[in-house]
Amino acid sequence: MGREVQEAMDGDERKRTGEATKRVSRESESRARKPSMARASARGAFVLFEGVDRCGKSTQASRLVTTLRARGVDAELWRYPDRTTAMGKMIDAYLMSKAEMTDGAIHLLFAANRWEKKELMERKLRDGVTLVCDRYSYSGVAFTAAKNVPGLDMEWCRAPEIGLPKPDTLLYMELSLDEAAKRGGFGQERYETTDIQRAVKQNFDAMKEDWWDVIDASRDMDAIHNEVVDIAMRAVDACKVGAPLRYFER
Ligand code: Z5A
Ligand code: MG
Repeated sequence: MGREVQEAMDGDERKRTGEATKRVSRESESRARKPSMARASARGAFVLFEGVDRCGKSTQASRLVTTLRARGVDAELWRYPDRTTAMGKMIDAYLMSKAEMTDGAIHLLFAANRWEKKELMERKLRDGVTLVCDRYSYSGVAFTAAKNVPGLDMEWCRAPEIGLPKPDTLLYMELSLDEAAKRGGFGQERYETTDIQRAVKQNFDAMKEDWWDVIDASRDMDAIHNEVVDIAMRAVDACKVGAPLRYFER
């Protein structure tokens, strides 16, 4: 084959693959620009528990996963902070007062701990796994804003959450601080003080939106569990028929 012919063919090939690459990158760019317009197909649900300390999030999240699995739903328990990753270990050391960090830095680290698991979260949901999550972005905003640091207001705290998947359903476990206190004293971690907890509750109240399911967490565990299962199953069913995954927006 002559050199010119080969070069011409190479040129054509480059043009073809170049065009194909451009087309793919245009398509993926447009998908990336419109994350909330993700294709509708069956997927797992993102079920989130939030609420003040000792309201029963971990208890209910773990019971829910057991019940969902017994009903044939592929479900996993997730929690934030995820203390198993390198970032999570730094967060753990901070919470246990074994390491110091500025308030802005630790806030961004909590958010980064969610960002480092974003792709895994999306993949699991896409693969049909329902994720039951114990705390997420709302705790991030409620706790840092509770510190009342100039400049670190709720709007600033919310910014790094933009672009992360938004839960399909949010079970807000409502419990007064007096009721919570009856469930045992504070532990040893940094934010376990009455003043912080009071401000955290106010911040959760300020963030409440219509779509949240507010659960009376002062009832007995079984009554709460029954209500939680009904709500979670509705989300599981909606996601099975293609409810699109939403993302935090500006
Ligand atoms: N944090 C942050 O600053 N920024 C972020 O972005 C994120 C978190 C994600 C992590 O704590 C800390 O990180 C947290 C927020 C901050 N700081 N604080 N404080 P964690 O989530 O690891 O904390 P925890 O040790 O799991 O505690 P908790 O979440 O506060 O508790 P809970 O999970 O809501 O409650 P529980 O462990 O299920 O139950 C507490 C007790 O009450 C236990 O003895 C139960 O048996 C009992 N219980 C539960 N339900 C009932 C009912 N219905 N009746 C009676 N007794 C009950
Ligand atoms: Mg917990």
